[in-house]
Amino acid sequence: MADHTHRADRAHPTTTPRPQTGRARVRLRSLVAGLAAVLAVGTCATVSTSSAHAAANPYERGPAPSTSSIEAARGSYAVSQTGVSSLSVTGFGGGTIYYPTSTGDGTFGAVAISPGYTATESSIAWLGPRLASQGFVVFTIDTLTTLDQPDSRGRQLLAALDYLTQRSTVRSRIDTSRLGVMGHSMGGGGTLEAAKSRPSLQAAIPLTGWNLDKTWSEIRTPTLVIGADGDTIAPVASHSEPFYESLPGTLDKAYLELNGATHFTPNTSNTTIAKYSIAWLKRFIDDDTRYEQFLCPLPRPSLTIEEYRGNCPHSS
Ligand code: 9J3
Ligand code: ZN
Repeated sequence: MADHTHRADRAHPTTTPRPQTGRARVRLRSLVAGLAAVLAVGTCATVSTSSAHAAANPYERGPAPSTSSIEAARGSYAVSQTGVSSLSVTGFGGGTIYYPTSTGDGTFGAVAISPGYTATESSIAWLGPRLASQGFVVFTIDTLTTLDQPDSRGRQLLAALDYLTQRSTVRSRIDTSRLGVMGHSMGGGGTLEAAKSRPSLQAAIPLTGWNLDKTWSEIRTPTLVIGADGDTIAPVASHSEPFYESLPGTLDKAYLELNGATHFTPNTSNTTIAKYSIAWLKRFIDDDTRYEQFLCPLPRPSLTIEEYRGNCPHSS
């Protein structure tokens, strides 16, 4: 919200001052100087605007974020999509690639997303355009069979990323060093498996994840664990909470427990899931510190957040 006020303030110095004489001119000049000083401090100290810091981070994409921009149903990029037939790939079940239509902003980071047990791509489809419109290539996948277990889903997420970066029609749009994984339920369990076996991944987000393995101290990928307070299939006490707590204390990690939510909340559009997933992916896949404001200080409990744990992002 402070962003809006701030941006509106910037309109003032752009208005052309009318010619003035004597004391009025002096007053105007000092007023302009004062405004410029206030703006300089405000711009650099409180909000990292893209113009001031774009050169420092070549991976930033899109305008400076605000609460409303990351809560919005769509981000600033128009999105195209292309289907990938299961018959044309190996190691996973095909899927749909959502990507920013424009090639004018360079390459983008990419995320593969797995559905849960018995589910298909459609159960996570809402995340495709929601995340891609913020400036990511997003691959929502089907698994080889809907009964595949988390370890298999982890391997399939990695196979999907390899296909995406090496063979897909959008491979030239992707920065192959900036990849992440997400998934629902057993796909969330697979997300942890994928991060464990490929530490070069830049971000992992299990959504109401399910896994018999409760200890993830091997993970080196910044991980946002999202659980649901009313989940009776993967109860947070035996899944998301131990997953989060077992991650190394030195790792960038967070635990978001959704309020008034169930195991299947991640299967339909959800602003809290989208908001914090966008912030996490931006901060750790794009190294975009403009998004740190949404992660630190830690979000407080609210109508949508039952609980939030984390260590504020370590410096880049
Ligand atoms: O992917 C999931 O929804 C996992 C939860 C589940 O049904 O586990 C029982 C074996
Ligand atoms: Zn383990």
